[in-house]
Amino acid sequence: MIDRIQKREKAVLVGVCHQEQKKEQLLEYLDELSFLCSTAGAVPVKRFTQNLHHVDPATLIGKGKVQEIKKFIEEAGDINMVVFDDELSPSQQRNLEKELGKKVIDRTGLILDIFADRAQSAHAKTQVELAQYEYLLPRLMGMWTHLEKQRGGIGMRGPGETEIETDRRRVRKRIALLKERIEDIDRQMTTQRKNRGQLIRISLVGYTNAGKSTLMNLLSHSEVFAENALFATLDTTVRKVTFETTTFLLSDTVGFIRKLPTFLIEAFKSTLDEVREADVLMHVVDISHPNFEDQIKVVNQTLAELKVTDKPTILVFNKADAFHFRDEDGNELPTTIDDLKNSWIAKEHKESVFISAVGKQNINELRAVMLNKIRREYGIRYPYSIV
Ligand SMILES: Nc1nc2c(ncn2[C@@H]2O[C@H](COP(=O)(O)OP(=O)(O)OP(=O)(O)O)[C@@H](O)[C@H]2O)c(=O)[nH]1
Ligand SMILES: [Mg+2]
Repeated sequence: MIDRIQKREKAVLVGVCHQEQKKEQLLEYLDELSFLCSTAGAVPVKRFTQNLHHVDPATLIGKGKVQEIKKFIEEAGDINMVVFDDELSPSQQRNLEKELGKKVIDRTGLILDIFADRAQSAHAKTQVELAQYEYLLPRLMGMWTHLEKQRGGIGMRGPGETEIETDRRRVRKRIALLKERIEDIDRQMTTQRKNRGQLIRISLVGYTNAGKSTLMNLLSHSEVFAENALFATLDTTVRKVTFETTTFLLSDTVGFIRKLPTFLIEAFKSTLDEVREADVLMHVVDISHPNFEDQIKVVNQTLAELKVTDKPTILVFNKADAFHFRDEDGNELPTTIDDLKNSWIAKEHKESVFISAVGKQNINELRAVMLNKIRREYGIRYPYSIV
């Protein structure tokens, strides 16, 4: 065990505070980056932040900050990588690696790494591979430069450039092949979905780690992998569920996160088909997270990007057991589901339900709300039958 911990890569985190941003927000973002880092198996050991009034096109952060990080890395001696919360252009990444003498990755690179580690099914693996190649393509040039350095650089320019072109062509070919494969899988999945008949479909959506899979397991008595880590789920699972006499399909899928790059959402489009084709969405929120309101916005924005709008939605505030209102001195007050129902949160978010999936609190109310929505949907779809 100790051996394993010692072998874990050590990471330095870097976040920048943009002009209109509050400092506390940046710190919360870095908490999330830190969580991503540990999910990927690295140990975050130090954080650097900078107020950014203007972006240095070469390195994103200013030269002074680069030197400060470099000094820390040299003194620490055992740092393996530097992780930026902001997206780095391929050339910024390259310049920073040169300057700092360590592997530099950005948030997207880190997320891709976690995705690659988590992908189980052939479908998820193909989608992740596609996203990885799309991320890699503009970065190939830099990789060759590193190689050139290793080999001394003399006489490498000509063949080097040819090599990059060959590599690029190879990567582009692979991307085309992966896209074809995904189309094939899509066709199979569309047929599968058609074969599922005319049942109403509810899709769990939400920020990563909100408790979607835990809720899925509770409502459908199944065993979907749930864990306190980001992106525990990468595939879509569908279960047939019956409440009283009403049967419907419940699906659980990949969670969303702030700054999910468009190409990654694109690559996961087919996994998200289930969400696109759902009749009702169940948006799960981790109310115990200090940034939960931000997370609601991110999920809504991502849904809009997927062109999933105007679907009847049940807003489920989960982890009520871990949520506490505070008194003026900041002390936690005992908080019940009823307190939450009478709070500003309930007033601000009409038609919401407060639950604890782990504590099994208020699940009956959630079932009743779901049943109501499902029966309404059946009523719209089959107006002449009695469900
Ligand atoms: N305290 C508390 N923890 C919960 C509750 N529901 C889920 N969790 C915990 O939150 C963590 C994440 O749960 P998951 O069900 O994996 O969350 P998810 O939304 O499926 O996450 P991803 O698949 O990673 O997007 C796990 O450690 C759960 O045990 C709850 O009601 N209360
Ligand atoms: Mg999950």
